Amino acid sequence: MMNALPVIAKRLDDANRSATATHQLSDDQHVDAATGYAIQAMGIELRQQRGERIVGVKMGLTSRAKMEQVGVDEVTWGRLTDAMRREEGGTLVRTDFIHPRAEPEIAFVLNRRLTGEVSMAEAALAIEAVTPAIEIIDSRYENFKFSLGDVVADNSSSAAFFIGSYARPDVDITNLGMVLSIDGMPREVGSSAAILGHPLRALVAAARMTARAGHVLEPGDIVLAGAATAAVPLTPGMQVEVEVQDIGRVRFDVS
Ligand code: 0L1
Ligand code: MG
Repeated sequence: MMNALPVIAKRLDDANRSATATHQLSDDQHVDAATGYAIQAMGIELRQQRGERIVGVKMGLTSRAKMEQVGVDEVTWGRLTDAMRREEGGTLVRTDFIHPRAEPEIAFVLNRRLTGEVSMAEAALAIEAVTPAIEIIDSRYENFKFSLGDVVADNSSSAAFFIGSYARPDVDITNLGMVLSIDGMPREVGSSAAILGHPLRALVAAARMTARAGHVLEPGDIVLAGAATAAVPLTPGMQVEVEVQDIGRVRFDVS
């Protein structure tokens, strides 16, 4: 049976708020990426009606490791709201989520508007600071399984994020070691070069892809560039830390 897009957006929003998985949209109907982005925008509108504020965007599936982990072969994006931001060093409550995973990322904080087709140099000039980051992804679909349209409709699986202290914008981020540790032991190790060959490309893609949806990156916005490695499932009691060479660390505990 075909469902109207607002009905789907509400179903995903309910799944998120109740931390209860829902079935894949593709079980009922084919959802292409464009339709997925329309559903995503409607879902974010519901959050804004509850008082949430957009604070940036996340880029998803920007590395081979991530694409292979979930079997979707295209870069995606999603919106970040203030309610998704968590305090660095804080605690994440496992039961607030369905099947959360953590991934090591780099984030950019912007100092100006950035929209449409921009060069790498223009993107670099729009960076106020670079920070180590952790994205918590939590697919609202059963078994963390989805098509491209499904995952885009689900805000590209984004659920929460942590960012660390700000590093200077001119730090060379071409090929930095990135380590995600659990309880002090390295679990996933990668390089910032795994993010589209250079994390700055994720910012260029963010400006271009969001503009297509009429979304503009504003000064102060946070842009998560995407993960350098596969994501790690979270269980209570874990201490999670991401270290990005030359930039810094960010950590949290799972309760
Ligand atoms: O941030 C990401 O790369 C996640 C995008 C969606 C796919 C997933 O849930 O892993
Ligand atoms: Mg991510």
